[in-house]
Amino acid sequence: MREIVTAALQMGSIQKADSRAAVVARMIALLEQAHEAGATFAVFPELTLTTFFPRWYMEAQSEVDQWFEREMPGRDTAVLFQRARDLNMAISLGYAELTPDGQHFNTSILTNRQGEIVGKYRKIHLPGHSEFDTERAFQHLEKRYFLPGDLGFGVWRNLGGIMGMLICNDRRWPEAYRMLGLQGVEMVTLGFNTPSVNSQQGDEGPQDRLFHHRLSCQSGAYQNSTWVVAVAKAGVEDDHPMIGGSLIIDPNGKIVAETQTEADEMIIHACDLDACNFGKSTIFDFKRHRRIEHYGLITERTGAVPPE
Ligand code: CDV
Repeated sequence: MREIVTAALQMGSIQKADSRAAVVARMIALLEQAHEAGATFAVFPELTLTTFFPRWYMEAQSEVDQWFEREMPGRDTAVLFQRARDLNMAISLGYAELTPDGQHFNTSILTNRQGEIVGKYRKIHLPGHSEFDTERAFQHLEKRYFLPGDLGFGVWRNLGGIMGMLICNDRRWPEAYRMLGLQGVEMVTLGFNTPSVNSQQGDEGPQDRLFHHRLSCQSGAYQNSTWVVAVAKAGVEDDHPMIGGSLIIDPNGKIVAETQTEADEMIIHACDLDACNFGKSTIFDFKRHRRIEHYGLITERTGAVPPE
């Protein structure tokens, strides 16, 4: 058995006016709760430190940049890293990254139990649009504020296993999981901010949103025989509701823990990485069963082209 006692630390809403320090204090409270319950690894959501700012249209770059971190850990987050170190816990955390040369990414990092950053992923599938859209009930401007990730889909050896990261919309793309699966991933962590309604389709409400979320995460886990830990930032942010439904999913695709609220909430599970072995050596033994000679279109073509 190779068990990692893993906590998914769902964050409730963060309002525009909330300070980073206040958010980090909430994160530390959850981290301590996870530690008391026996966790050695804790996963936080996408863009954990602020409100989900891509719903707001901004023109001045200085206004945009206030939502970004220039260093990690930085002034407000150093205390979180220190607490994780004190508790001997590894963490994964999403945030908006502003690089020294002025590039903006939607980023997630992974630390070891000594609080050292061992992995970084920059979100590749950016949903939404880049200009103000009058047709939408609310905006989703990730394409305006972020560049597509430039680091590819990586995995890292950590806590005795092989870990990879995705971010939110990536979970809807089987290629993203498969890129990690092809590197032997045993645990995928992913944070998300998913509005409870579709801004372009009024009748798609929270139940459908949760269904598609579970479907995407459970199939990614099953088809790659990996644990998936999906963590929400949930609740109502400045009048905009977002789903909860943080999940821990086993390599059979079964949900073993799920949050019940849209507030700050911990779920925990002892994830045995050896549970990945059966699927990886049988039905999803890629080396024996994949037929890459027929998969060319996946990298040659972006959009669907129907026959004449
Ligand atoms: N933060 C996200 O990537 N949210 C998208 C929404 C826009 C659908 C998601 O896939 O959940």
